[in-house]
Amino acid sequence: MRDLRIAVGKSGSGFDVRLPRSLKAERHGDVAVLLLARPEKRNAIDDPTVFGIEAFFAGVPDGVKAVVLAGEGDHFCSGLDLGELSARDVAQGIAHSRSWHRAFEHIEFGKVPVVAVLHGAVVGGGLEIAAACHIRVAEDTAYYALPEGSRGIFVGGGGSVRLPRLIGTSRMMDMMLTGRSYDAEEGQAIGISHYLVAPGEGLAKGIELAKRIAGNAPTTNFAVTQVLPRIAQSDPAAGYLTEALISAIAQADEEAKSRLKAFLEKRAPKVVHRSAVHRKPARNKTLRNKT
Ligand code: 1HE
Repeated sequence: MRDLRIAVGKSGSGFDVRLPRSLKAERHGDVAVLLLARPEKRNAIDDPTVFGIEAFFAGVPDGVKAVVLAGEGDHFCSGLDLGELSARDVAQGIAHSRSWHRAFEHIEFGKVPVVAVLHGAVVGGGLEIAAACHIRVAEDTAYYALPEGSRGIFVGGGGSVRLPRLIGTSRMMDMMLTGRSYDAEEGQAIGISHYLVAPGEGLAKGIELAKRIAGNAPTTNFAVTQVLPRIAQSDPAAGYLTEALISAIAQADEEAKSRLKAFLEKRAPKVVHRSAVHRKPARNKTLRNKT
């Protein structure tokens, strides 16, 4: 079983919300870690878990500036708890899907950016919840599938809206019609994950990224997670106007002013490309346009 030394969560510790047994939360300063903690069922998401996820993200305390979502055990999440499915009629099925939509909306358009750490099975509803997060770190063990096709059902956790944006409608069709799965490297290549790390390193990487995100100006994080996706979906004219408005709001913020001042007074770090420190200066080479 995977070692979770970094985030040994206790149910509800440090948070006002009561979490079901299938969720554990822990504070790391201004970062919170929420763990899917039902490894004996491969972190399958049942109703109490959905409601717990909604309550957790709706009640993120003020001091928390970013959240990491990860899974205990060998798998991130095996999707919907299939045991609950057979008892539902059509009306209950709609209500159930809408409950997932509500919960995942609190992730995608909640108070703070969310980093998902993926490993092992990231399937069905597991891939849907991952898609609702803002940044995805995948361990080498991660694999992605949408077994809904073979189970005779359809995605219900917002996957048909969010996944085409990540991987395209055509790839999603293939996954659902043929049962195709992608491994971690393929998932990185097609845009599911942003970062690919060695087994066991995902949580540390997720927390590191969340700490960096937590250090951004809150207005910038708000603009990036709430406004950018809406601009990207709007018609260009409305998009340009919204961009002008939000950029003016962000730059008028005191936080932005003090950060810009710090740079101009040479107190702020420069942009450093991660490989620049390893690269020797190019000699006898001039940059030329190809044309
Ligand atoms: C489950 C679930 C589950 C495991 N619901 N109980 N999702 C799926 O179709 C994926 C179904 N699960 C699997 O294919 C496999 O479990 C895994 C590949 C993820 C992991 O395999 P493995 O060998 O490590 O575990 P296992 O032996 O299959 O499962 C261990 C236990 O977890 C076992 O229960 P047990 O009582 O026999 O010990 C499994 O029955 C149970 N389990 N996955 C319920 N998903 C809003 S719509 C979303 C639609 C969907 O997500 S559809 C995709 C559903």
